[in-house]
Amino acid sequence: MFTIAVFSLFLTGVDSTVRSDHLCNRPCIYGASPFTCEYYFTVEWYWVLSKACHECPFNLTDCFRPQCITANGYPRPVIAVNRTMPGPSIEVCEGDKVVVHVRNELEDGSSTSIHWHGQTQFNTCHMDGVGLLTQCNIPYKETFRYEFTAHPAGTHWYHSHTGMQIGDGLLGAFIVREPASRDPAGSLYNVDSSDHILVLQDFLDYLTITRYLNEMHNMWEVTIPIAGLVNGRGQKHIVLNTYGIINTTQNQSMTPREVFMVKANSSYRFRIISAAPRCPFLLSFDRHKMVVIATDGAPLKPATVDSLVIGSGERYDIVITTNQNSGNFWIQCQGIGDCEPNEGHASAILRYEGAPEADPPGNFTKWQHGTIFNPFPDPKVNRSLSQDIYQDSLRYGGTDEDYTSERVDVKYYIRTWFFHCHTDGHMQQGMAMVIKVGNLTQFPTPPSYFPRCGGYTYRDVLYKDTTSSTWRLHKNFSTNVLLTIVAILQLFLLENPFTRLFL
Ligand SMILES: *[C@@H]1O[C@H](CO)[C@@H](O)[C@H](O)[C@H]1NC(C)=O
Ligand SMILES: *[C@@H]1O[C@H](CO)[C@@H](O)[C@H](O)[C@H]1NC(C)=O
Ligand SMILES: *[C@@H]1O[C@H](CO)[C@@H](O)[C@H](O)[C@H]1NC(C)=O
Ligand SMILES: *[C@@H]1O[C@H](CO)[C@@H](O)[C@H](O)[C@H]1NC(C)=O
Ligand SMILES: *[C@@H]1O[C@H](CO)[C@@H](O)[C@H](O)[C@H]1NC(C)=O
Ligand SMILES: *[C@@H]1O[C@H](CO)[C@@H](O)[C@H](O)[C@H]1NC(C)=O
Ligand SMILES: *[C@@H]1O[C@H](CO)[C@@H](O)[C@H](O)[C@H]1NC(C)=O
Ligand SMILES: *[C@@H]1O[C@H](CO)[C@@H](O)[C@H](O)[C@H]1NC(C)=O
Ligand SMILES: *[C@@H]1O[C@H](CO)[C@@H](O)[C@H](O)[C@H]1NC(C)=O
Ligand SMILES: [Cu+2]
Repeated sequence: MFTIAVFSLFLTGVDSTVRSDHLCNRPCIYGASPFTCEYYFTVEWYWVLSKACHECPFNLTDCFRPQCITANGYPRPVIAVNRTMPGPSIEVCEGDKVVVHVRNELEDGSSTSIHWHGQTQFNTCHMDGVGLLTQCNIPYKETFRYEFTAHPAGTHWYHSHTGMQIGDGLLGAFIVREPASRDPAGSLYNVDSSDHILVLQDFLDYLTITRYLNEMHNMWEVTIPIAGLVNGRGQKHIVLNTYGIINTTQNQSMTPREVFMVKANSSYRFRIISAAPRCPFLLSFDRHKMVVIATDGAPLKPATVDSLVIGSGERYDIVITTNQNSGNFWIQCQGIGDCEPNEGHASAILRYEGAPEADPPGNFTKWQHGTIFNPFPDPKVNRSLSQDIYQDSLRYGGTDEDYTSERVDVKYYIRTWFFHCHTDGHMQQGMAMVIKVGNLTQFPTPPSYFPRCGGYTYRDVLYKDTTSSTWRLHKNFSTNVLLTIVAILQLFLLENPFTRLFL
């Protein structure tokens, strides 16, 4: 049965940081008329532990005040939507019309854009929100109205697609629900609530552009501190009562971690989003198995695992069965790859109703092994202890679809970094490209009133070679064009994606 869990705000004093209170966040009923879901986003420069936080973290209640961004306790600038990080969640039903008015109030005059990651944008490709690719960036003091149909269902997210704003906080959850009866894994969970959305970030103590410029013009430094955040919360820096302005007997404190409330003897769908522009994470729930049921909005054949690897931009939907009596349990998100050597981990707490408001006993333990989903070939992971499961084996519709037998119109050889468009910096180096798959009717040109800017063009980069009668890519295409694939395209990976990291 599908139920929406309603946890009392007062039960523990802790409510999910990313719950949407919009009317469109409702149970989705098969055949019901879609809603029009309208949101107003104000994009602003803002500050961690601002005045809105009052006496946080010396008074933890204050850390949950509206507009209080606590991050990991280090005061720094952020780019926030409505002074929250993650920004306000959008939770709708498949087929709803989503309208988002994005107001740019970035006081340094920066422009912005918002990409709705995971949404197909059929018939509305100019609403895809990739700055300088599918639209002009939104200038300072202007408002852009995004409007599109929520499709497909699943766990998605939104983020800035301009500069490195994604690393500085401009991101949020974008959940498209469908009736549980339409979900092949619908019988495996009985709670699919806004209180179990887990947004992972990696976060620096300074602006992302600072690290980017250092890497480009100074040195590649893997030990620079990166920390993980869950729903914008983490615990890394000790906050001092520096000037004694807070009337407290404590002289130091730490910001709170995110707490996910559950009841015993139930099963919960957790929607996990990696909004981390750099770090892959190994994620696990202490003393609870995870059943992986979907990724990136597509259902998977359910598989039970102990931990899973999640990379930039990816989403996994999992089911946790609360088979312990009570207590607090670590949710561990261990940074891996070049995020491992520098404490790049995030932790949150799974708390059973009635358990004390305390950290789980024992320390955060690194390197949970057991069955790993999509293992990352990290030398730290003891392979002899793990029984790996790869996503390929869980696809509905078979594992051995032979695409090579299809008619191929265009062959294009790409390098690994092509897929690193969520790694800050790579995007700036031109390693981002949007490939649209569909037929031409689904990609109409934008309306005549749609704004144009600079060298931004909107054209098809495929042309038909008259001598051989095949489709080819223009040699000079850049990221400043919309690439509409109306032919069958075969992509070849030229490198092992992981060799660069471990050589
Ligand atoms: C964002 O803030 C604006 C005011 O600046 C408010 O009108 C709007 O409702 C907020 N939107 C969300 C989704 O919270
Ligand atoms: C903490 O702050 C809340 C309001 O934010 C207030 O009600 C409470 O009294 C404060 N607690 C202490 C110990 O000062
Ligand atoms: C500080 O807090 C104590 C105990 O809550 C109270 O007695 C005292 O008056 C407060 N001092 C100031 C300056 O607010
Ligand atoms: C904080 O208080 C403890 C004892 O209460 C003391 O040992 C320590 O030096 C203090 N730290 C600062 C930064 O004042
Ligand atoms: C959970 O189920 C077990 C076994 O049926 C039972 O012993 C336990 O009391 C239940 N716990 C709660 C909190 O309902
Ligand atoms: C937790 O970690 C601290 C610091 O590394 C260590 O001193 C302590 O013994 C650990 N406690 C447990 C229960 O492992
Ligand atoms: C890996 O696990 C196996 C089995 O428990 C053990 O024999 C081996 O020493 C472990 N290797 C490392 C590097 O920890
Ligand atoms: C293009 O796709 C749409 C949606 O799937 C479909 O309705 C339409 O018939 C297709 N058009 C052509 C020319 O294939
Ligand atoms: C890009 O290439 C096409 C043909 O391949 C050519 O017609 C066009 O002029 C070129 N554009 C630029 C800006 O060089
Ligand atoms: Cu994205």
